[in-house]
This record gives sequence, structure tokens and C-alpha cells, in this order.
Amino acid sequence: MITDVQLPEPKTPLPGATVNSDQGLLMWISSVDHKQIGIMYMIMTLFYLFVGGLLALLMRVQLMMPENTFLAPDSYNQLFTMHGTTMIFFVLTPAILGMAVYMVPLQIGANEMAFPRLNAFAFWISFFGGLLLYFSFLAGGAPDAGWFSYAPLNQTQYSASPGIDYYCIGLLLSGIGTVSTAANLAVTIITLRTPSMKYKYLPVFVWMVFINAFLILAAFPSLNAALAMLLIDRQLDGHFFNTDAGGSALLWQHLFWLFGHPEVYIVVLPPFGVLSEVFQVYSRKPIFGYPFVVGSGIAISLLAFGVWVHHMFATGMGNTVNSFFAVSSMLIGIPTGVKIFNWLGTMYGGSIRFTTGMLFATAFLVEFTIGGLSGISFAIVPIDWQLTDTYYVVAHLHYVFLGGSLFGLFAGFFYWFPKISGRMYSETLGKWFFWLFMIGFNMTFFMQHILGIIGMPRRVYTYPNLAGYSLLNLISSLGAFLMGGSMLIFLYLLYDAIKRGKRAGDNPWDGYTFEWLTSSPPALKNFTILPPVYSFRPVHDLNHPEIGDYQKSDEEKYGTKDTD
Ligand code: HEM
Ligand SMILES: [Cu+2]
Repeated sequence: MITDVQLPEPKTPLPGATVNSDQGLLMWISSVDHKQIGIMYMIMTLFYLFVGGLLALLMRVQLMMPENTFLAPDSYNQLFTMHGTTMIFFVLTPAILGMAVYMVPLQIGANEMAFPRLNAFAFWISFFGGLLLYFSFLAGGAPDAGWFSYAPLNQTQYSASPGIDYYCIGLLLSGIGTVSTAANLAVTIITLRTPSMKYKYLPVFVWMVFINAFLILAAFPSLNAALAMLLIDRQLDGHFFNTDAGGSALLWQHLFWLFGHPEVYIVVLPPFGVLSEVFQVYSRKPIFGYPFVVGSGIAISLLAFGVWVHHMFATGMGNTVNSFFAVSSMLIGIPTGVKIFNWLGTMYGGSIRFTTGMLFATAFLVEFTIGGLSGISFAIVPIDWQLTDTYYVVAHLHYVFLGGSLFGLFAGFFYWFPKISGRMYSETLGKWFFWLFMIGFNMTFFMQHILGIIGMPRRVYTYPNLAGYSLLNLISSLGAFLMGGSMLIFLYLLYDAIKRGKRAGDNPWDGYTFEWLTSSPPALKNFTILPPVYSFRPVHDLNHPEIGDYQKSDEEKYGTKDTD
């Protein structure tokens, strides 16, 4: 019998523990508390989501009608580059880090991250990286070669304004932050778990963050190296990517996508973890097939490094190379399918509560599957040749990034909002927000599949009045405004919940994991005492001893054996 565990006091008091809340801004700036840093990440993310969204709306105004002259071609280039770069590096990436930094210590029963000061450093360096990127607008022009900044467009001959230099430095800084936090999370999970929490009892969200930490540690160095090399090309007359001078433009693509493809999994694995938590609790059933959910996460992360050339089928690498990467890209659909199956299995037969979080999670299943299917169609090389650089790609990438990652993050946001703020939000407003956002999203991006198939290229600032182009683009732009409008409801929901929301109590959803054992919001010291862990649902075991999960064998708990 394992008994309750008393948690030790930190050896040296940390700044977060000595500065108190009436010091206002100073408390935030000097904080090394993982919860306050997590909240700062979330605020930063939300801010950039609005900025990036505004840039997208400007593009959609320009594209609303054929031969529109609202934006000049070079401004349009800057807008799509800044939009994509912002959404990937300053919305989705910090959002998953912020959620992890807030929740992981709570879920594993720890009071802090392993390296609290490194945690603060990583946040602030990413924050300033974002500011530098945006400073380019004042310093002579934003980057304009797309979020993946292909050579030779990224060379000074083609992009003389300093935009791309700011892109390099801004992303390098935030990349250093991302790698630091990944290391910090991995060490935290390895060393700070409450002693009775074995790996087989880790909450699924923690597992996904853990796997993700290694993915980040392996993928980001490739980007960081490429950015440093590009800076040398631009500032010191280097020739890494200058083919005329003996370098290789293709090398940039290899280095970028060796990071870039894993990156799409980096921003989706933690949302996979969120979904696993949300489906269990709102279906009132343990996750179906825990080892398969974890195992498929590991499989995805390994396969993620073997598919990058599917972004380069059009570069003429030859049949052998193309066939290898076509097959590996299709293979990755298998573990992803396993996960979808497990989530459906979790919902099956459960008593489901369709809260706003659950709606976002369920919509994720549909949207992400659509994005996955268009993804598989790109793995077929001749289809890719036909559709690459058309709006079909824009549709695909928004279904996985927005319909997938962002929907998953919203699911987690609504699920954890009562814990983080101590208040309940209005489900009515939440549902208005969900439905308008979801409809707007599909209006905007579903149309773009068709636009791509009928031949509209991406990254063009305008288009001729051809059959189909005008109507589909108009619908797409109207959908974008619907999404933008729904974000205002989201803002009002936040205001309303914080001002008038009911007190949440410790565990409003009857949640399963340790974050639901502390007060809402948690005190500076998360826990003083913790019960022993017998399953991946410790709080559920505590609150529902009659179900007696902890007395069952592992096989029964994990659903690998039929117990009926
Ligand atoms: C989390 C949410 C989002 C993410 C991660 C995201 C990501 C991206 C990326 C990576 C690109 C490619 C940029 C490039 O071609 O270099 C892009 C392009 C674009 N996005 Fe988004 N986006 C998001 C939300 C939105 C929203 C809400 C809208 C519309 C309201 C939108 C409209 C566009 C448009 C019009 C383009 C330009 C397509 C082109 O000219 O190639 N995006 N987005
Ligand atoms: Cu890829």
C-alpha cells in the first residue's frame, strides 16, 4: 500500500514566490511560476491570433472580387508571409507550449517546472522574437517570400529589404525559446512526477507533450541552423543557398522541411493529448485503448522525420526518391487513423456532455480527417504535381492547422478555463461562438479545394474573372468575415466570464487528473499533499471508489481486454 505523499518545499525561494500580486505588472514580468508563464503564453497567442487574423482579413478583402486593387502586389506578398509566419510560429507553437507549461506540472503532481528560470527566459525570448519580426514593418518592409522563405527568393538579389533578416533573427530567437522549453518539459516529466505515477499512469496529455518535446528537440535545430546560414548568406556574403555561386537552393528546402513537416505534428500532438482528456471526461468513460493512443503518438513522431520530401515532389528528385516519400507519407495515415478510432471508441456508449469544449473536440475529428484526406491525396505524386501551389494546398493546410490544431486548442481552452480562471464561462455564448466559427471556417476553406482543382494558383494577389473563380472567392471572403465576427463573441465571452462568471469550484467537470484536485485557480504552491496513483485517472479513483478502477488489473483498466 502506497500512502499519501507530502511534497517538499523548494530549496531556494523563487522570485514568483516572493513578489505578490499587488505589485501588478512587476509580478508578471519577474515571475517564474509555471502557471503565470502559461497564462502569459496564452495572452500572447491570443494577441497574435487577432493580428494574424487581421492580416488574413485584409487578404480576403483583396480577393473578394476579381481584379481588385485594394492591395498592391508587394503588400500582398508581405501579408501572406507575415500571416503564415505569425500563425505557425507565434500562435500555434507558443499556444501548445503555454498549455503544456501550465498543465504538465499540475497533471503530474509537481509544484514547478524542473528549470523555472529557463521557463521564464524561454517565454521572454520568444516574445521579443515576435516583436522583432513585426518591427520589420517599420524597418523598411516585412518579409515577403512566404512562411517557408524559399531560396533563391530569400537572397538579397530578390528581397533587398531587411524583412527576411528580421524573419531570421525573430524566428531564431523564438526557436531558442522553443527548444529550451521542450528540454524543460522533458526533464520535468522525467524527474518531477509524484513518485507513484509510473509512465503507464501518465495522463495522455502529458504523454503527448513528452513525445512532442523530443520531436521539438530533433526538428528545431534544422530550422535554427538554416536560419543562421541564411543570415550568413544575406549579411556576410555567404553562398549556402546561392546556386550561381556554388551553393544550393534545394538545400534550403531540405533543411526547412526537415523541420517543417515535423512542425505540423509538433503543433498537433499536444492537441491530440487535449482531445484525449476532453473525450474521456465529457463522455464519462476512460480513454479507449490507452496503450494504442500513446503508441500511435510515438509512431507518428518517428514517421514524421521520414516524409519531408513530399513538400518537394515538384523539384525533380526522380522516381525512386518520390516513391519512397509517397509511401512513407501514406504510412503516417495509419497511426493517425488509430487515434481517431480510439476517440470514437471513447465516445461510443458514453454519456456525452456537449459542452463547448466537447463541440470543438468533435468538430476537430471531422475537420482534421478532411485535412488528412487531402493530405493523402498529395502523397500521390502526379496529383501533387497537378495541385501544388494551388488553393487546394491552402485549403489543406487550413484544415489541419485551423480545423485541427486550433480547434483542439480551443477544446482545451474551454475545458481548462474554469481551472485557470476560477470562473465558469457562459455555455450559450460558447455555443454561439463555436457554431459561427465552425460554419465560417468551412465556408472560407472548403471552397478553396474547388478553387485549387479548377486551377487558381496560391500567392497571387488577384485573379481574372473566370467561371467559378468569382463566386467561390466571394463565399470564401464572407466566411472569413463570419469567423472574424465570431472572434468578437469569443472576446465578449472572456469578459463576461471573468466579470460575471459563476465560481467554478475545484472540479466542475468531474475530471480525472490531478489539476482537478487543487483549487481553481491553483494557489502559487499547487499541492501540499497528494494521494497515491493507481491508474491514469487518479482523481476519478479518489472520487469514485465504488467503481474501483484501482483494484482492476492493467489489462482491464486499459481496455485491451473485454471485461463485459
Ligand atoms: C490558426 C489559424 C491559421 C493558420 C495556422 C494559418 C496558416 C496559414 C499559412 C501557413 C499560410 C501560407 C502562407 C504562405 O503561403 O506562405 C496561410 C495563408 C493564408 N491564410 Fe491562413 N492560417 C490561419 C488562419 C487563417 C484565417 C482565419 C484566414 C481567413 C480569415 C486565413 C486566410 C489565409 C489566406 C487568404 C492565405 C493566403 C493564401 C495564399 O495567398 O497563398 N488563414 N495561412
Ligand atoms: Cu509534410
